[in-house]
Amino acid sequence: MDLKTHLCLTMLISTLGCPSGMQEDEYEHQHHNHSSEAIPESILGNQASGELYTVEIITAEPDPASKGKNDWTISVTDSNNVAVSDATLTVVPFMSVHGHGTSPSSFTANQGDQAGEYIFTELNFIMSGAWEMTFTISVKEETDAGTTTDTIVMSIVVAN
Ligand SMILES: [Cu+2]
Repeated sequence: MDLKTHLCLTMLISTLGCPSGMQEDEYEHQHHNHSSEAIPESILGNQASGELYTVEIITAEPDPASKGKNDWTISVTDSNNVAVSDATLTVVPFMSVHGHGTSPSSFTANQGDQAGEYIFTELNFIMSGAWEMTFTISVKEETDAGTTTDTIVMSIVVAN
């Protein structure tokens, strides 16, 4: 097929719900073979940064992340590598390859024993494969009643 026809088909598939940028072959692969090529790896030490803060996975049970319930300890640091305590940390897991999240859709961490550490219990991945974890960190300003918020996305691969 020529390039023009191929582009048209690709666009048609996009409008039918295939994530943008994905070619036909990948579309078939992702939807009919859930053991996709995304290979689960250890997530310990995984980091991601937003405009203000960095999150890092300090402990993970199980590791690599697996379908079902997962417990993580996350550290939050600022741009000076200083631990950020007394923040509110939430995460929304989302599988953009399929356009769905999980249940519950959002999780809120509890404060850990160490400064700047936060604990998520029973993060629930309903499928194996590629997930994007969108962390939201809210920190109360010391000077006024305002809140500073940062959003950070981390990609992981969940094992079966
Ligand atoms: Cu899925």
